[in-house]
Amino acid sequence: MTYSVDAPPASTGAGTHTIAAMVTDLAGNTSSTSSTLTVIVDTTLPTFQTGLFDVDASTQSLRLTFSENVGPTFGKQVVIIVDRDTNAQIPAASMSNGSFDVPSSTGTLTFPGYATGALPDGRYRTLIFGSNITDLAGNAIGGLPTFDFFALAGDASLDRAVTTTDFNILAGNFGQSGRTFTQGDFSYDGVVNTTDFNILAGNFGKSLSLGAPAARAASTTSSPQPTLFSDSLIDRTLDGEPNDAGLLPV
Ligand SMILES: [Ca+2]
Ligand SMILES: [Ca+2]
Repeated sequence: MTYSVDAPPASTGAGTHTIAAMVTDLAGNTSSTSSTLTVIVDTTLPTFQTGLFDVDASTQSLRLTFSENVGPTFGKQVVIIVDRDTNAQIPAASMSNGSFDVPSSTGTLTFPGYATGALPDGRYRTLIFGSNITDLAGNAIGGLPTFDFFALAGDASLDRAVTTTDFNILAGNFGQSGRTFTQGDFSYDGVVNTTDFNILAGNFGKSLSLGAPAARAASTTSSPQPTLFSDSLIDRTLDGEPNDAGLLPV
C-alpha cells in the first residue's frame, strides 16, 4: 500500500532534512521506523559572479561564473553578445551551444562560426537573461546582469592597442609551437609564424578606446529575444535609456 504524506512545516526550511516515517494502527501497534529520505530545500537565489574572455584557451572562450550550479539552464539561449559600438549581435548560429563545469559553476561559450574561432575586433557587452537561468531547485538569478569584454586581433599584451609591444611579443615567440594568443599565436593554430605576423600587421596601430562608444542608431535588434525581455529593457541595459539613439555607458 502506498501513502502520500505532506511534509511537516519543520522540514520545509532551507537546508538538508532527513525524513523517516512511523505508523500506528487502530489497535495501537507501532511500526518500526522506515528507512530515511534526505531532502535538500534550497531557497537561495543563484547569482552571476564574474566573467572572463579567455583568449589563451585553445579557442576563444567566454566564461561566466555563477554562485552555484545552474548548468541545466545554461547555454547560448540565455545570453546575447552585442558589439557596443555597432549594436550588432554575435549570431547565435556562430556560438557553441555552451557547456557547464559544475565544480567551478562556470559556463563556457565558444565561437566556432568564425574563422579560427576568434571574434571580430570589437567592444562587447554580454547580456545574461537572469530569469531564464535557475539553480537545481528552480530559483532564478533574475534581472539582466552584464559582462563587458573586448576582442582585438594582434593585441598580445591585452592593452587594447596593437603596437610594437605586441610585435616584440610575437618576435620573441617566432617559430615556436605550443604558443597562445598572448604569446603571439593570433591564428589559434599553436604556432607563431608569418600568419600571425600578417594578422598583427593588418591591425597595427588599431586601438579600442576605453571611452563611451559613438552615438548609434536606434535599437534595431534583429534576432528574436526571449519574451521575458523587451527590446527596451535590453536597450536600457546598454545605454540607460529606452529605445533611443543615446550614448552607451563607459
Ligand atoms: Ca597591445
Ligand atoms: Ca599561429
